Amino acid sequence: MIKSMIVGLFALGAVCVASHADACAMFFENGNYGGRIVPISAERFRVPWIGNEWNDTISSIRVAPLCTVTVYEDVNFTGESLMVSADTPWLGDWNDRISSYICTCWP
Ligand SMILES: [Ca+2]
Repeated sequence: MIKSMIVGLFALGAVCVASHADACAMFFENGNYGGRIVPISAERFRVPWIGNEWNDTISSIRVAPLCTVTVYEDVNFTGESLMVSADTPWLGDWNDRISSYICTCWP
């Protein structure tokens, strides 16, 4: 009983550390986190233009714990938007549409 509680606390600590060390989110070219990974700086959470190489290519997203990424259809955070707070292996209607994004995390 006590041992399982300690293991649980350790796991919780690991999640907290990961949320600070990693980027806010990870974008992938294909579904199920496949294909090329879009490089995202851990410090750069507001990206008004994802760039020619990655525009309208993203098909799946991983989101770090306690973070939310808002993705936009067009540049400069315009057009339709979608908030993603959990890992999403297939973006469905949003497949190959993302052009800009803002990512926010709890401190
Ligand atoms: Ca794609």
